[in-house]
Amino acid sequence: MTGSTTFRDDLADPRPGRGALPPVAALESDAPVLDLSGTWSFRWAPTVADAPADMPGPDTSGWGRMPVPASWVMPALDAAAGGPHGSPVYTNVRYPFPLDPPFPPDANPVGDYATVFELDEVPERAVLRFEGVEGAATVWLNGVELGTTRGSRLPTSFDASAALQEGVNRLDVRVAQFSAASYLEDQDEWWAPGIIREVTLRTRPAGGLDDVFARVSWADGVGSLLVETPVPATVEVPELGIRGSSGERFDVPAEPWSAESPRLYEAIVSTDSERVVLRVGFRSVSVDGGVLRVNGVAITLRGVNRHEHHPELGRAVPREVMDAELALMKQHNVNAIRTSHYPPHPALLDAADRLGFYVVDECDIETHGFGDVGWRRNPSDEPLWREAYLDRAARMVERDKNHPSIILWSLGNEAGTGQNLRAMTEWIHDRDPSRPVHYEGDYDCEYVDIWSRMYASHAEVAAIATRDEPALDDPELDARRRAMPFMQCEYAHAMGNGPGGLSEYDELFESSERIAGGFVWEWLEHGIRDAGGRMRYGGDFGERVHDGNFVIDGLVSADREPRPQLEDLKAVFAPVVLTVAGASLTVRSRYDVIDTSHLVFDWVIERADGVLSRGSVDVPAIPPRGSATVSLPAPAVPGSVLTVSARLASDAEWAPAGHEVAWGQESLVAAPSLPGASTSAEALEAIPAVTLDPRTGAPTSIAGIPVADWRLELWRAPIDNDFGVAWGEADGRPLEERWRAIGLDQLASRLVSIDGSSVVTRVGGAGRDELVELTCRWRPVDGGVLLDVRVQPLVDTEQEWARVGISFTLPAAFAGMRWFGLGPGQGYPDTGQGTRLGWHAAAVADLPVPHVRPQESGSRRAVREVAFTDGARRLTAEGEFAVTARPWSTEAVASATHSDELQPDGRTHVVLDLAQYGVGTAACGPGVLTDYRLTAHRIDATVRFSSTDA
Ligand code: IPT
Repeated sequence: MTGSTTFRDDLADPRPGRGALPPVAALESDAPVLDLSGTWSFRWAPTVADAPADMPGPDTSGWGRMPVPASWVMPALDAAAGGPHGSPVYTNVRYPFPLDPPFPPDANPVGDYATVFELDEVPERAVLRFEGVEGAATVWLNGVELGTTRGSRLPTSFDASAALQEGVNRLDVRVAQFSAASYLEDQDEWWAPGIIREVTLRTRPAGGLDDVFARVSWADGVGSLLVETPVPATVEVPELGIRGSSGERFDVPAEPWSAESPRLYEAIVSTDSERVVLRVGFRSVSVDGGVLRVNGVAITLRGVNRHEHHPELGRAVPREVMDAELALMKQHNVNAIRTSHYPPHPALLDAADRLGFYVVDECDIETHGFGDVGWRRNPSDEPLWREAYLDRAARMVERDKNHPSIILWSLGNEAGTGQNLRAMTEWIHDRDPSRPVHYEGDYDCEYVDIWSRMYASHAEVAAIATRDEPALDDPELDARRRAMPFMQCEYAHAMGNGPGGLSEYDELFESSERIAGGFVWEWLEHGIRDAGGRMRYGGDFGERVHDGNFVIDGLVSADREPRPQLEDLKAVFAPVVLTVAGASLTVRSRYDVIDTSHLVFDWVIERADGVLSRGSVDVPAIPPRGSATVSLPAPAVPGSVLTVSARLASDAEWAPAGHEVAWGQESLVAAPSLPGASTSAEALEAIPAVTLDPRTGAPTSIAGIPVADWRLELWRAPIDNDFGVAWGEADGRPLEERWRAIGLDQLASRLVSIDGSSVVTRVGGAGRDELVELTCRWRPVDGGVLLDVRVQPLVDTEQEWARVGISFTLPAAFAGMRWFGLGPGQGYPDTGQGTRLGWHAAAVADLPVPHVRPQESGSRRAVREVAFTDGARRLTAEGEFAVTARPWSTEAVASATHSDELQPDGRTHVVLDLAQYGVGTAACGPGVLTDYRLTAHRIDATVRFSSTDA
């Protein structure tokens, strides 16, 4: 019987769990495995004190049903589980409880799980393995306590042999959400307790292979393999003619493994009683000459940070969802994954080996919230926690050591620095010298093997690329760090509309072999679906302490729907760069390892009225980092756009043959030639093509189409980056605050004069004197009207504007948009790398991005011509602008907190943007690069409006 006192005392013990078997590799074996995952009985108590003292073996009639694996706080599970069980809580840096280590708070929810399974026969030896329990569990099998688990995203195995019985077996697990271990698990994500990964019962044959370590390397065409096993075993790699024994080293000609050519060989390791199959990839990782190399070749990591999250199940990600997201990554030219910030589900690593990803396997350690108190009592530097740190390192390395995809071990994330992290490195170096150790928090690189930073600005990376970084105080450490390769374990925070500046980072990655690349933050948004099916974020579940929508910051939504930035990332990460000029095509390869023989190339010439011609073009196989120029059969003709695509020649596991890997374009579409401004002022009456409201000077119809709400917009519905304080900037205010302070969010206009067809208005924010003069001059032209617009700041100011937009509305029936310009997706001055020139069409309702927290989005860039149609008529605008159109206003977007609040308001809202501010990454990291800022200045533009039958 467990008294809850013992359970409670246990929770304050900072040491590793009790009773576990030594950690071993995750292995594919022919020994029987019983998967106990499924639906278990479940009950919940709000605190440890409230949890009934009837474990193990309580009566479970009347309990709810809970899937295993899943997080018990997920609203989507409530119906089956018998009501809400607490709620998910999202905090970034802050712990949701006081820093009183090693004690958890009294408000410590408990989930009790029970299941039964039947055995015809009791094996002599069996292991009960938990792949991950978030929280701190005590486990009983048939009433016998097997031990406790600590370390939420790490496996724990117990010897179940003595407790098993023939027939029905009963498994009870009590999980407390918080424990001493919670101090080591302060990752930026939902606190989402439960049995989050599979539970299995594994028969262990006598003389079996409890553990296998395949040590591999590769150099000069020769792969080396040495298999370590606890008992003598036979080792075979049939494809390579290897047959011998464990402990023996085999050196054979073999193809190397890399993310670009993930060549695996099947190895069979066997004893009389057990057969284990390994997929061996021969590769060597080294840091030499300040360069990170795989098989001697400098590599560039074009990676993403990946958390494990599912909007309905919490920390458990179904296999098919994971498989689909890895395929999506490969389709978007991602070649590396950092498993932020804990070891992933083991199946991810199998897939990474097979599909080809470089993986940074990160340990389940983060103590970020101690930074808020000056790192006082940080577990990373206190002997009390040493065992827990070493235990976590060992459990990661032992589980994952056989994966060729893992090229770096990472100690954890944001855990300050200290002796326990150093001790982890020493242990890892000793156990597995084949992989360098990474940890960003060791700023001076005292104990790590590669220099890593997060969100370093372009300027900082540029200095590091040329080894011109500022020196460390200690010359010895400085020399050591200066000799290291550099990577950004996090950069380009992909929250909301953004990130801007990706291309410029990628140029820096290419500029120097020292820069090993980086990992965009982050792959996935962590939205949670509430019981009503709506996507929610921090604070939406009544949490007292939370960090709002900071958890919605991915390249894909929680449902794995791509955000526009994923298409941009694909273009920026493209492994081949295609440049088209006249009838010549230059292909520059950025592959580090393979040639381009797996690609085929085709071209298409398009005009407004459709495809003019298309065909394929032969490009010789280009060696890694080489280039070639070939002639195209036909150049673009005036009025057309020529696009060349590089595609997969044959099916890959992650995409079918024909999948487009990269593309390049040349456009011979001329800018619209609009008649220059004439000096004679035509009388207003002479221009039937525009009707002006004499009270405001605003047009009420243009070219016969009714328009309303004509105004100058200098503001945008703040994007997440506008709310952030850009790192390293003198003005410590977010852009949103700066713009509001000068009233850009509520401009008012005063009519100054209407002189014939010329309308002058003054625009400014309430209480502000930084006025802007807007002059609109209308001139009749064949079939329409020309608008000359001038935006003139009336005071000399250093002000920055969000945009310079001519805004108006059309009747909602104008619900379709066609344009020539960049598309089909959105683009801002520093994004949109994935958009291409062409003739695009979309429903207005589909133009905005359905961000979970609404914000400005959906701008189509470099537009020369746009037309809105209601099916019968079409209003066309020509010029050079960006277009934002949506069925709701800028203000509605700005005031909504969740996407489901936005409803069409009966108008089509159009903004023709003459200029815009970039988006940057200030939500976390540097702001907008200078070139993409918008400082108040005079802007002149001409737009031709015309209408036709649709
Ligand atoms: C950095 C964290 O490592 C990551 O987990 C995430 O929180 C990210 O920021 C922001 O989304 S830490 C930050 C202080 C740079």
